[in-house]
Amino acid sequence: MAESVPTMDNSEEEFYDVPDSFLELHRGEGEKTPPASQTDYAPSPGQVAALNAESKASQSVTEPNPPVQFAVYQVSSESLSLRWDTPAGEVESYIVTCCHEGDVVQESTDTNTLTLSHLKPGVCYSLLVSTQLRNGRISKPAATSAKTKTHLESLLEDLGLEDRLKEKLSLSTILQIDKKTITDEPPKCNADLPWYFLKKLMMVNVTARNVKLNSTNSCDRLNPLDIITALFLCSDGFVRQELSLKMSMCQFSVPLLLPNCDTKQCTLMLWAMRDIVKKYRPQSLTESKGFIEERIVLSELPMISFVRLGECSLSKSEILNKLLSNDTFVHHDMECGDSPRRISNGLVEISWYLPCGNKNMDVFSEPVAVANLRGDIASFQTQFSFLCQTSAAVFVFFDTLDSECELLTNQQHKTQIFLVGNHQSNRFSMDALQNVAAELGLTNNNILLKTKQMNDADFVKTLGETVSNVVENSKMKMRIEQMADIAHKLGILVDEESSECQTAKKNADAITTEIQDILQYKEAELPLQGQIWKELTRLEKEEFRLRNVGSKNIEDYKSDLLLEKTQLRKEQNSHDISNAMTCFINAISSPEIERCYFLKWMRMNLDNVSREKLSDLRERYKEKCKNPENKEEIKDIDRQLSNSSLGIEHFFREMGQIYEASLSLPETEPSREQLQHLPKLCAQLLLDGLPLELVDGEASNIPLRWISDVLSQLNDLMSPLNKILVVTVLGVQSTGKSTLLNTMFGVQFAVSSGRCTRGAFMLLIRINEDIKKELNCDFMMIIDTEGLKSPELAQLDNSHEHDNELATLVVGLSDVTIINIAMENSTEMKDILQIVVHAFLRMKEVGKKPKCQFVHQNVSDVSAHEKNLRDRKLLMQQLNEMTQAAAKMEKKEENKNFSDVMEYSPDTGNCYIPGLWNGSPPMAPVNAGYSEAVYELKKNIIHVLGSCESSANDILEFTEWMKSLWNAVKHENFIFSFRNSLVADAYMKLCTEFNKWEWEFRQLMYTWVTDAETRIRNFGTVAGKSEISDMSECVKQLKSEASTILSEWETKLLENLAQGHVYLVEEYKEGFANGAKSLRRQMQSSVFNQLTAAADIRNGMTELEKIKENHTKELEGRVRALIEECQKKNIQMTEKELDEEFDKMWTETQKELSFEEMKFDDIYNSCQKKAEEFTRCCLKPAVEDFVYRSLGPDIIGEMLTNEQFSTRMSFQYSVLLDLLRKDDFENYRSYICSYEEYVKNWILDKIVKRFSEASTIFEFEDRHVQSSIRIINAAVNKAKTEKSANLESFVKNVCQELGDKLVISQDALGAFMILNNADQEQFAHWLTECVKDMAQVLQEEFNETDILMKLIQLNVHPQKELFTKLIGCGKQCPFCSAPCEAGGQEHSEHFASLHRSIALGQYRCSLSQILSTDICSSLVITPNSTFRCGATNWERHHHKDYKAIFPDWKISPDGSLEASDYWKYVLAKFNNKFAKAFKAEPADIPVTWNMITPQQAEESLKESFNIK
Ligand SMILES: Nc1nc2c(ncn2[C@@H]2O[C@H](COP(=O)(O)OP(=O)(O)OP(=O)(O)O)[C@@H](O)[C@H]2O)c(=O)[nH]1
Ligand SMILES: [Mg+2]
Ligand SMILES: [Zn+2]
Ligand SMILES: [Zn+2]
Repeated sequence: MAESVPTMDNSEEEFYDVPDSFLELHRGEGEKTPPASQTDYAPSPGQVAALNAESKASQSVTEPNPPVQFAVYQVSSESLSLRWDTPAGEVESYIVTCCHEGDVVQESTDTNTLTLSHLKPGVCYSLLVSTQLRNGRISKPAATSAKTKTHLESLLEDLGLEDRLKEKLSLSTILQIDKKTITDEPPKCNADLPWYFLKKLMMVNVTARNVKLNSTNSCDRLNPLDIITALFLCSDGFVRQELSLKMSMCQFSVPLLLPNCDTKQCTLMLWAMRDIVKKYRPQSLTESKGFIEERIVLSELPMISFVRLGECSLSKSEILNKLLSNDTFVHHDMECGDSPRRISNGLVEISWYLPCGNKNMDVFSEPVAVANLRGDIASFQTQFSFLCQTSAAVFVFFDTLDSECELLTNQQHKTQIFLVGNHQSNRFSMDALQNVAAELGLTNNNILLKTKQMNDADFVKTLGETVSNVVENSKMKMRIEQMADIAHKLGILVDEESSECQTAKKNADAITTEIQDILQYKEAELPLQGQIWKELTRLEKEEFRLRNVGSKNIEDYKSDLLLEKTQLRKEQNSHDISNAMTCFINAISSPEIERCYFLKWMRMNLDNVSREKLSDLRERYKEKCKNPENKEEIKDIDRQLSNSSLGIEHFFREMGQIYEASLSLPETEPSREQLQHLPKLCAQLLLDGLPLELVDGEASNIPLRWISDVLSQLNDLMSPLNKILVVTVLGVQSTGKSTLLNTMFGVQFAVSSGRCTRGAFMLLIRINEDIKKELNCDFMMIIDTEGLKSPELAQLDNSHEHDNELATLVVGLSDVTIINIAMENSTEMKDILQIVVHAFLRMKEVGKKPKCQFVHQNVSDVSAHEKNLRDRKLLMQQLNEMTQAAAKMEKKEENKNFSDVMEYSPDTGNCYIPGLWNGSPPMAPVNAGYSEAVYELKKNIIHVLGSCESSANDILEFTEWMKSLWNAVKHENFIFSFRNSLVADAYMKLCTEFNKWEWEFRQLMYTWVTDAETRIRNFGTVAGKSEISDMSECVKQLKSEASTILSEWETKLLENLAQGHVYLVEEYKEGFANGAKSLRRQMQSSVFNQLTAAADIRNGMTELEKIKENHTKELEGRVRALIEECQKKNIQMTEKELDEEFDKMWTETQKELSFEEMKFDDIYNSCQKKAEEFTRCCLKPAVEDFVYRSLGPDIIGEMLTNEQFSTRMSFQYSVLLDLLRKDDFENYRSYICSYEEYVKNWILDKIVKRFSEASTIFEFEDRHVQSSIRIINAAVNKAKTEKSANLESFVKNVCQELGDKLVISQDALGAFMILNNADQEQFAHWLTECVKDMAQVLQEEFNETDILMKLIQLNVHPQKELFTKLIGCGKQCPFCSAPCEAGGQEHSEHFASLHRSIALGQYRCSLSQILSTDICSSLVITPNSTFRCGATNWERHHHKDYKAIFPDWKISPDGSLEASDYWKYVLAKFNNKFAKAFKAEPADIPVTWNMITPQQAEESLKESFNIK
C-alpha cells in the first residue's frame, strides 16, 4: 500500500465526526481498527453496502459537508473504483481512506472519482471519504465498504461465467442450437470465449483452443488453460465428461487434478474421464491383429509425471508435445499460451500414449499415461505428493536447485525421480544438482541434462528413451480409479463423491453385477422382448400382409391371428416383472440428477460387460463383411452380436413391452394401473436428452402404443412449446453416420467399430429463443438409424425388407434426410440409393416432401466440389434411373426423374467431408477439416430447415405420421395402403373450405337469378324498368352479366385454392380446380336456362296481356257508356238498380268477349277500399312469392352450418352413427338396400327437425317480409313526390319502383286499374296502413303453414339441393356399395372411408348360399382372392388387381385393423335378419367379431372418418 497513516482512532476527531451508523456498526469492536471483522456486515462479492452518505440536516452552514452518493462502481481482484458527488460548500479536495485489518491507505484527490489499486484479492475493505474545504476544514466522512474480487471471481467475471460456479452449466444448455451456431462469428469479447471454445470442442474441432480475440491488446488475452479450468469449474458432471471425451478425441490433454485457487482445494477428475474409451494394439498383439479396447480410467497403466521446480528455462509442455508428437499440452508458443495464467496453476493434466502395433510408428510400444503439473511444485505440494504416489516416474524440470530441496527429499513414495535440467541456463549449478542427487540416491540414469551439443530433437529422443525404459521395467501401474484412495488420503476431493452419484452407482451396480452370461441374463431378466415379441411382430405384420392365408377365409384367418396375439400378450403378462426391471424402473424414477447419473453408470457398466465379447465380434464381422463369400460365418457372427449385445435400450425395450402387455389387462387391474406412469417417465428422459429407441432393430418393429404414449406424454410436458423439426441420417452400415451426428450436434449416439446401431434412435435438442422464430420450432429431433446393408449381406438374413421399412419410416418422419455416402464404393452406394429413392417416391405420393442432403465422406481434396462435378452428374443420372425403377414398382410411372420426386439441386444438395482422423489412430486427433466440413453441413441443414415451407410439425403430428407410416409399411404395398389422419384432416379441411366457397357462390347466384327473373317477369310492364324494348336483347344482356359474375367467381375460387393451406393435399388441388371449372359450366348453363325459361314465359304473358288489355279497354268503354247513358237519362238509380243494370251489361259483354270474370263492384269504393284491394290482390301475392323464392337458399345455408352437412365424409359419418344409435335392423336394411331414398328421407327429416320448432324459419320469413315492406313504403313515398297525373300513373310509379324485387301480377293490377279515380294522397295514406296489416296477416299465415308444406312451395328445394351436394358423384364401391365420399366436383378417384362385408352387398357362396363375411378393403390385399362380374366379363380376376377393372376407384386397406369393426359389429348382430332379408344362409361370423362392443363400433367409425 502506498502510504501508512495513523489509524482512525487518533486525535483528529475534532476535524470530523464518524457518522452514527458507522459507529454503531463497529461498536464494541477493537477500538484500534474499527472495521476489524467483516464477517457480520461484509457484503457479498461485488456488492457494495452504502452505509451512510447523508449529511446531517442540523449542520450549520460553515460546517463542511461530507461527499454525497458515495459508492463503489467497479470491483476487480486488486482494485476498487469509488465515486461520489460534490457536497455544498467550497471544496478543495477529498481524502479517501481505505482500510483492512490495520492496513490503512490514504489518498487525496480533487476529482470525484478514485481508483484504489494494488489491493489484495478477495478482501473486504472499509472505505471513507471526507471533504476538505479551502479553509482546511475536513468534513465527517461518508463511508462504505467493498470486497475485492478473488482471482477466480475476477476471471469468471471476465468470461461471463460468474453465476456458473453455483448454477453449473448443463448439457442441455451447451448443446442447444442458437444464433451463434449458425452465424460463425469470431468472438468479440472475453465473455464470448468459453462459448466459442465449447462450440468448437463439441464439434471436436482441434482448433478449439485457439481462442483469441481480434483485439491486439495483449493484456486482454486469456490463457486457454484458464478458460479450460474455468469451464471445468463451472460445469456439472455430465458436461465435464463431455468436455474430457471431446478433448481426448482431439488428442488434447484432459484435467486430472482440477485446482480451485479460491478454496485451494483440488479435485480428482475421475468421473469426468469415465466416458473415455481407448483402443490400441500393444506389441504383443501385433501378430494377431488383435486390439485392446478399454475404458481408460479402468486401464492399469504406468503414469509418467512431469513437474517443474522453481523457474525453468525448458518448456516442459513443448517438450512433452514433441515426445508425444501431438499438440497435447498448451504451451507458451501456442496461441495465447504465453498469456499469464490466472487460475490454472496447480492444474494437473493427463494424456495417453497408445501404440498402434507398428514398430516404426510407435514412440512407446506399450501404453502409457503422461501427467503434467502446471505451476511450481513448491506452491502445489499436494498435487506433487499425489503424483509421487501414483506415478511410475516423476520428471522434475528445474534450472536451479539449492540445498533446500526438502520438497524432493521429504516425499514418502516409491516413484522414481528424474531430474531434468538445462545445462545452458546461466542459473544452472552442477554442484547443487550433485548434492540433491546424492540426497535422493539418484544415479546418473536419473539425471537428464540438456547440453550445448543437444538440439531439441536429440533431447526429446533421450527423454523418450528414458521414459521407455521406465515403462518397460516399472511394476508401478495403476488405474485412475485406484487413485481415488490416494487422493482421499491427501485431502484431495474426488468428483464422484456426491450422494446422487454414489447412490446411482450402487443402483446400477446392483443390476449389472448380476450379469454373467448375457444371453441367459436376457432370457431371465428381460423375457418379454425375446421370442414373444418377435412372434408378436410377425403376427402384426401378417395381419396386414396376409401372406399365409392359403385357402382359409380371410376374415376367419384374421380373427385367428388376433386370438394368437391376445394369447401372446397373456403370456407376457404371466411373467412377473423381473428383479432387474424393478430395480431399473425404481432407479429411473429418482430425481433428475440421480437419474442421469444412474443411466450413465448403467451405460458404462453394460458397455464394460459386453465390450470384451463384442469388440472382438464386431471386428470379425467387419472383416468378414468385406467378403460376402463367408455367408455362414457372417450370419453366425451377426446372430452372436445380436445375442450378446446388452445396452440400456434393452431395458427400455422391456419397459415398453411390459407397458404394452399391461394394456390388454382390464382397465381396473392394479398391475395395469401401476404401470401407467411409465410413458411419462420415458418422456422425461427424452427431454433430458437421452436417445430413445424408436424402431427395435432386432425385432424390426415399433411398439406403437408404447411409443405413441411416450410421445403424447412428451407433448404434455413440452406444451405449448411442442414444435419440432426432424433431421435423419441414412446410409450404408459403418460409414460413420452416428459419428457424423455426434460431431454435428455434440450428442452421443452409440458409435462403434462394427455393426452397432440397430433400428433407429431419436433424441431431442433444444432450440434457443434467439432463433426459434427463424426455425419456427422449439426442439430439433435427430434420428440415428442402423446402417443399410448391401444386398449381398441383406440376403443373409432377409434384412432387405427391414432396410426398406426403416428407410421409408425415417424419410417420412424427417424434414431433412442426410444420406451418407462413402464415395469409394459406388456399387454399394447404388444399392442403398435405390432404397432411399424408393422411400422418397413413396413420400411424394403420400403428400410429404422431405428435403435431402447427400454427404460424401472421406473426400478430402480441396477441389472435391469441382472435380466431383462429373460424379454429381453420374449420381444424378443414377438417381433418375432409380426413380424410374422405383416408380415402376410402385406403379407410379409418371415419375421419370429424381427431380419429379423431390426438389433437389446437385450443387447445393451435396456436401464433401474429408476423413475423420488426421493420421492413423489411436494417436490421431480428429481432422480439423472433418469438423469444419461437418460444421458447414450443420449450418446448411439449419438453413434448409429454416426455409422449410411445411409448418413445423408438433409432437402429436409427428406421432400421427409415425403411426400411419408404420402401419402402411406393414402392408405389402405402401403407397396404396397409406392412410394418415393428418392427410385426411387436411383433405377434410380443404373439402369444407371448398364447400363453403361453393355455397357462398351458389347463394350469390340464387339471389342473382331471382333478381334477374323478377326483372324478366316485370319486363315490358309498368314495373319494368329496362330501357331495352326487346326482350331477347334484355336476356342477352342478363346472360352476359351472369357470365361476368361467374367468371369473377371462378377466378376467385381458383385463387382461394391456390392460397389455401394445401400442404399434404397438393395432389388433390388439381381435382378441386377442375371441380370449380366444371361447377362454373354447370351453373352457367343452369342460369342461362332459367333466364331463357323466364323470358319465354314472359313473352307468352305479354301476348296474353295484350289481348287482355284490349278486352279491358272494351269493357271500360262499355261501362263508361252505361254510366253516361244513365247520367244522360238523368235516372236516379238505386244502388240495387245500378247493380242489376251493371250485371246485365257485364254478362253481355262477357259473352261477347268470352272473357273471365272481373270485379268492378268496388268501383266507387273509397280510397281505403282501393288501398286494401291493391294490397290484397297485388302486393301480398308478390311479397309471398318473394318470401318463398328467398327461403330455399336460407334453409340450405342454415343446414350447411351444421357439421353433419359440411362434407360428404362427415355426412356419411353422421348417418352411420345415427344408424348405430337407432340400433334397428329395418333402418340398416333400408340404408343398404335403398340408399338414395334413405338418405333423402334422412335429410328431409333433419330439415324438418331443425325448422319445426325453431324460430329460425320465422326469422327468415320476417326478414324478407320486412325488407319488402321497406321497399314498398319507399316506393310509395317516392311516387308521392312525383306528382302523378292520376291514381293510375301513381300506382304505375309505385310498381316501377318495386320492379326490381317484386313481381306484381299484371292481371290483378289491370283489374285494379280500371276506373280508378280515388284521391292519390288518401290512397297513399291508406296503402301504408294496409301494408302494415298485410305483414301481420302474412306472418300469421306463415305460422300456420307447417314446414313440410312450405318446402313444397319453395322455388329452390333444400332437400334436393342438399341431397345432390352430399351424394356427390353418386358412385358406390363396386364390391360393397359403400358410397363415394370424394370432395370436389370432378375427382380422379372415388373413395369411401369405410368398406363393409360384401355380405351386405348380398354376396354369398353360390353353392351354400352362405353370406360372405369378406370385406373389400381386406380382399384387395389378399394374395389369391378373386372375383368375377360383368365388368370382368365374368372372368376370374384378382381382387388385389382391382384397379385394372375399376381404375377410378381407390380402395385402401384398413389403416388400422379395428377400422372395420363397425360393419363387423352390424353383421354379427343382424346376421340372421340379413340372411332372411336376402333370402340367403347366415354368414359364418368369425369368433372375434362377436366380441365387438357398440362402443368399439363407434370408436372404429370415428377412426375411419378421422373424427376426434
Ligand atoms: N477412418 C475413418 N473412420 C471413421 C470415419 N467416420 C467414422 N469412422 C469410424 O468408423 C466407425 C464406425 O462409425 P459409426 O459412426 O458407428 O458408423 P455408423 O454408420 O453409425 O455405423 P452403423 O450404425 O453400425 O451402421 C467408428 O469407429 C468411427 O470412429 C472416417 O471418416 N474415417
Ligand atoms: Mg450408427
Ligand atoms: Zn367396398
Ligand atoms: Zn366419387
